[in-house]
Amino acid sequence: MSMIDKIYKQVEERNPGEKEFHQAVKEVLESVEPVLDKHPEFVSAKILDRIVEPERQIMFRVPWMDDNGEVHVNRGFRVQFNSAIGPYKGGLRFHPSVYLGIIKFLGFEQIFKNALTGLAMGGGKGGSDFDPKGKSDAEVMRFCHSFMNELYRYIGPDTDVPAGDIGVGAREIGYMFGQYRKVVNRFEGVFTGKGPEWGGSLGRPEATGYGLVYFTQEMLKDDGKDLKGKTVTISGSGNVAQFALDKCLQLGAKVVTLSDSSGTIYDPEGIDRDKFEYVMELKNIRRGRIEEYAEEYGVEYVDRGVPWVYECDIALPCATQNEIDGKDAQTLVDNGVTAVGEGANMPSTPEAMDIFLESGILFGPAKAANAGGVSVSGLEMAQNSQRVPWSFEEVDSKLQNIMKNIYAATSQQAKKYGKEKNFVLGANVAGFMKVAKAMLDQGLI
Ligand code: NDP
Ligand code: 2IT
Repeated sequence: MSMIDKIYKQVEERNPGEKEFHQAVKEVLESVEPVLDKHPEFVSAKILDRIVEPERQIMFRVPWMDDNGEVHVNRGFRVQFNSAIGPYKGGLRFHPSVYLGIIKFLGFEQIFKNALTGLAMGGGKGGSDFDPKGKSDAEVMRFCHSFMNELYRYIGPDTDVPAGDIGVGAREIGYMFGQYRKVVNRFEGVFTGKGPEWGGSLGRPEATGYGLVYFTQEMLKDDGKDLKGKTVTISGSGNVAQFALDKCLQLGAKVVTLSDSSGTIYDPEGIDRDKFEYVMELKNIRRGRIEEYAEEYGVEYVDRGVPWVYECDIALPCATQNEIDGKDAQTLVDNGVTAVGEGANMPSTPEAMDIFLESGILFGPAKAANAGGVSVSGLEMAQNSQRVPWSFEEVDSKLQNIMKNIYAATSQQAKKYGKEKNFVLGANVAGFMKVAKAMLDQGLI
């Protein structure tokens, strides 16, 4: 059995039932295997055995009361995976599907993504199986305060800096930051994605979606193509999807789909600026379902449908893990897709990823393509440390540079290992090299 297979088997045995975590580990192990021949020092220091084991995992009880006085108990998580290159950094996810395996997969991915940004951030992730959907603001506030009553003792601006993810946006971050500030009696940059009035960076809400489109543009440019005039399918209708759509509009592309966990809308005319404003109001203020878009504009809505059945040049999955399976990937390729950029974390199943890579289309893996969000989080930390806010233009231009650098590093590593255009390998190797070197330099800790 090869060393990689042995390590993978051990991960399966030590983390039973955590299939998303196994999936994320397997992909990275396979990518970095050729690096080990060139770097025997990583092998003798057992870097891989160490990197797949979180530095610390925290699980806690979150009791809260609903508006009718009924008591509920949820589970809270924070996995502090790796701090070799900086404080733990990564979002919090509130979704009923959350369990330890989801948080560990996300925390593991975050290590390499954060390394790719070029900023000093380690990897971590957290969240809860709490479902904010259908809850009143007061219920969400009570939950967030209770969550923070425990989490506060493990985080800090130089220790671990959470942010948002699925189900955690400006509202939730506000309630959590408020409780943290009250309990520790300090105003400090412990969260990113804060409101601009209280330490948040301009451009952070836009950063993941914009960064995804900047990365996709880089892939296209390098291949002599452009986004202008192209037809794009986007899944999801939350933070990442919204700002991916916004940037596609700015760059002259036509976006024809959005979705949520209930179904998909298809608008063959394209979602224009006015319709975008409608989506922002529908999703962020009224917290409604995407189905209402179809009623408003008289377009197709497919209950439980996915965007991948519609013809497009570019597909941007921006909802959740494993949302594109092998069959979806084959449909996209058969319909002539030329590029896929992953806005969500691990949205393609391993079968889907194999189909994309074998077909020769441009495939931008999540760790590289969606790193814009955490990059601007890193810039928010820098602003908080300086106590000086930067303009939107300054942040956006830094984000564009970071995404260009990530693309350059990713494609360079892909070439170096003889797999030109295999950006999965390129991104995993580029992120891994930085963290592995740091772990080696710091000894056995
Ligand atoms: P939001 O909560 O704002 O939006 C999530 C969207 O995805 C919603 O439309 C939601 O639909 C849909 N969705 C969530 N879970 C499922 C599911 N199980 N099946 C189908 N649809 C689902 O989250 P974000 O936009 O922030 O996150 C989207 C993805 O991007 C996630 O994978 C996240 O990890 C990743 N990401 C986010 C970053 C950020 O800065 N926010 C940074 C990098 C990656 P519904 O409303 O019905 O639940
Ligand atoms: O998956 C991600 O990169 C995020 N949810 C953002 C993390 C962050 O700390 O900004």
